[in-house]
Amino acid sequence: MTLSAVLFDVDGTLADTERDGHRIAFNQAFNEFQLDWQWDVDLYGVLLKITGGKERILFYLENYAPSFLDRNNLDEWIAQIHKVKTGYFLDLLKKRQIPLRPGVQHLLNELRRNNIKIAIATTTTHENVSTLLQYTLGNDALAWFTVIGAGDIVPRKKPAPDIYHWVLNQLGLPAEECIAIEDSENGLKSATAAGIKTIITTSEYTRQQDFSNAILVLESMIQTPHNKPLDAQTLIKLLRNR
Ligand code: XBP
Ligand code: MG
Repeated sequence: MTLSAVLFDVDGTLADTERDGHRIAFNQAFNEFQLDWQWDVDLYGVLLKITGGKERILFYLENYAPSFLDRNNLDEWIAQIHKVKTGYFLDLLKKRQIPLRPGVQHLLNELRRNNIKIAIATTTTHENVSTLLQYTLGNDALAWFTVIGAGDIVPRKKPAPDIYHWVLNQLGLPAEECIAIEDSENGLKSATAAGIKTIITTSEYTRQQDFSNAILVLESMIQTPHNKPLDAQTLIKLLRNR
């Protein structure tokens, strides 16, 4: 099968955004709302099983602070907190405190050179994606991506396959001609349920998860033992041999 497009997850895959990015921004937002909630590194690892920031806050309330569930307009209040959180996260990106993971830029350039389309399939907010790309790869980078599927554009977030279905539909490509790159079990489930073969580059929070359905599992896009960055030919061969 020919490789027509590679679909990238964002958080944990393009960049290590969670521990020192989203987590910090959530805590800053809680502080601004005068809430004494503190998401430490370990707790955040537990909360990460729920994708989507608003969904994650609701899960936290249900399990750790249930008295808040009685609030009027709960969803609206969560959305307000989340909006403030996004603002803090964008500040971190604009200060360039969150770099791309090693090998990401190399692979993106390789795929473009080989006329393989690149796309995004993420649960995070669209503005977070565009700002990350702009501040790490430059102002033109957004246009490199044929499709960006992000956040609330679909009703069900990963591990549901909806975002991958949406991106495939926008690309006008069958799943068989695509590869997804993810860092988490939720992401792998989502892409696999949409019929897309998936490469995993593990991240700090996901290293112990079950990746038995992946076609390749790496610690990063820089492959050991020869420090060879993941390239277009490797992906083309992987799809051909499956
Ligand atoms: C990422 C997420 C996101 C981020 C926070 O999962 O679950 O919710 O943690 O971003 P994936 P928002 O990498 O599987 O897409 O607060 O903007 O949702
Ligand atoms: Mg991810």
